[in-house]
Amino acid sequence: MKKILVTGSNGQIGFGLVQHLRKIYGAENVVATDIRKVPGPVSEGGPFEVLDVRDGRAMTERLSSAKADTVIHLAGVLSAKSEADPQLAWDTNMNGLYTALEAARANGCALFFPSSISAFGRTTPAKNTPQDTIQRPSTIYGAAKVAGELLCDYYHLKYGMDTRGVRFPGLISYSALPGGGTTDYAVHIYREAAAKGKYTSYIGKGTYMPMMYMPDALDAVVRLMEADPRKLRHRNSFNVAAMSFEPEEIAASIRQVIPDFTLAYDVDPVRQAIAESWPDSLDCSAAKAEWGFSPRYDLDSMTREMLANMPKA
Ligand code: AKB
Repeated sequence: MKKILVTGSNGQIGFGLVQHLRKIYGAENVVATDIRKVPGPVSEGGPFEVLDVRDGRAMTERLSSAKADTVIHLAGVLSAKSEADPQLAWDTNMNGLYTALEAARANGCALFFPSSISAFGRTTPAKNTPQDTIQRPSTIYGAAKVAGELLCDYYHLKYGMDTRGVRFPGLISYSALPGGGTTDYAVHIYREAAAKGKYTSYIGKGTYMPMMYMPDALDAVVRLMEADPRKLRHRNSFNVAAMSFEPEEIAASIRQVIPDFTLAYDVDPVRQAIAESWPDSLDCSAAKAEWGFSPRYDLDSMTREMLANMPKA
């Protein structure tokens, strides 16, 4: 990667990734885009353009004027919000990806696609979910992710486009809040623990999901996009996760730093049903073997860093 255009730069991943990429590749070589401009490091720390990912002409022009060789296509609507508005989700997540692929093809760019654990469903083996397995999700978000994985593979096979992707688990960061996801509780719990010493979880006790701390996710994107293509047997998309936990385990980890922390439950049936249809844990051996995926953080080291960086009450 030399000249990179990022879509969805104001989102949870984009916020951290744009800054990470600018440190590695130089601020002038990372063009951040989003549907709106928000004051802050993303729009002020380097080139920024307003871009609706469904506007093919605008995206093609932006890639051409930036002389980009890579598109990191992050713009999308998360799982719970997608269930609330399936039409918006399909339009943004599917038509946005199609637009990005076509614009990237016209400009000879590589493209990164963030798939998700939502690409699996209830009939997928839930524990240590294999890289290649049943993918029959029951959400519109998951359906778009499976279709997106296939579409990216199609562009690689048909046009030789360098498409690569990972299936992100729940991502946890202190710098940017997620919005509208199912795994978001694992971010909110740290905020509330630091601010109030208590949290009410909308995800039920005993519900495991794969997770990863944001610095490991950012490192994974760069490693995958810089990997030797001859070593990639898979492309769209690789299982990646660093840990798997349920609410009681994250609470126990928080209590090592905040002993009086209390956890209560008020389960949201929509997000609980989504969580129960997703894997408990992932087999990431393909990502490790093919491009050296190696996350550094486990639950306790992530907890210490999260709480040290949270705004206090
Ligand atoms: C969500 O919860 O929607 C996302 C995801 C796992 O794709 N964090």
